[in-house]
Amino acid sequence: MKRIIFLLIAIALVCTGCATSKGDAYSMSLYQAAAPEEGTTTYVIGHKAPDTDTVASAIAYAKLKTALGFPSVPVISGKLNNETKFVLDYFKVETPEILDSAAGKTMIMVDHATIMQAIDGMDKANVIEVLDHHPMAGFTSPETIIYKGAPIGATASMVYHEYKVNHVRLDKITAGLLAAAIMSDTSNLKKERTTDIDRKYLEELCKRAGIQKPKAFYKAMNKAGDSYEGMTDEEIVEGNCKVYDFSGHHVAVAGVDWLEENDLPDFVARMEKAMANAYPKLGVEHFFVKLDVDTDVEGKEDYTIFLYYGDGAEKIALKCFPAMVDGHIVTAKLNRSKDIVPALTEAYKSEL
Ligand SMILES: [Mn+2]
Repeated sequence: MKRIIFLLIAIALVCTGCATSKGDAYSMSLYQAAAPEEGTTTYVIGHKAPDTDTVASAIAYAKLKTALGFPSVPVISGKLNNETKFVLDYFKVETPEILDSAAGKTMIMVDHATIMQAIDGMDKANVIEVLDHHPMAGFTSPETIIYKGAPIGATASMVYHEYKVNHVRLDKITAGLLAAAIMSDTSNLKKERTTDIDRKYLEELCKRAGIQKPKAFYKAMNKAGDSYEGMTDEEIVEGNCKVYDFSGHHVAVAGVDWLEENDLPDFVARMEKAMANAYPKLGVEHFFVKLDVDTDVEGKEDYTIFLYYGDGAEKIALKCFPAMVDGHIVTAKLNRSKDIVPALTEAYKSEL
């Protein structure tokens, strides 16, 4: 009996604790220290060419900060891709507003930690926080800020962790967004940088969101992402595009998929034309596109056609992947972060 009473008192204490003191003391004191003046809007934003992890993390993190008493608004840097559109539609979540420039605004950067992948004006913004899982690449701040980086599969896993640490209840819909983001960034836990905690968190989030068949959900999401419905050719080449600084050279690397309903030579020609059209807007020296060709033919491996644009881009491309077939670089299937970025890093270094 004594034990039971003790247990009840303990439960009551824990419960009142939950209800009255939200937020982990350490986190709260950091948030307080970084908080802007009252009445200032804090925007949470991910990288350019927004993907599911970037958008879901911005929405979920803004919600968390708001719940903890630091009102924050999620925004995006541009048009959503079809995968992310599918995810927001599925969970009936409104698309965040597009922010054109960060100049003069109070910002939290999620899912990127480099000015190169940030919206315009980030170098003139008051960045108070960074939450990211990419390599650190030249982000500097004149102030001491909250900077959290982790070698983990998705920023969404980091955001979910913040909910846990701060004892904030995660609603079903936001759990769904974060689950979709982890699946998207880790190719459903298959990518190399997937960690055990991504696996554990994805399972918990799927449960919370009521996603009973994660595999089927991932497939549907992927299918939506693989369709270029309603997109112009320029939107296709810019849709999954990241900008890098290789030894002082600003370079864009995008990825597109050939879909079987298209004639391949025609699709390659269309993408090359779209690259030329998108190039001036990107403000880079060279523009590379990895065009993945998945063949369903038995015994025939999937491969990549590596396209390039800009003065001197061909020389760099051939240094990386010296295999020309009919005027195009054709290689075994390439991965952007594992194959292309390291190859370009070396190629530009040897240009110095
Ligand atoms: Mn990410």
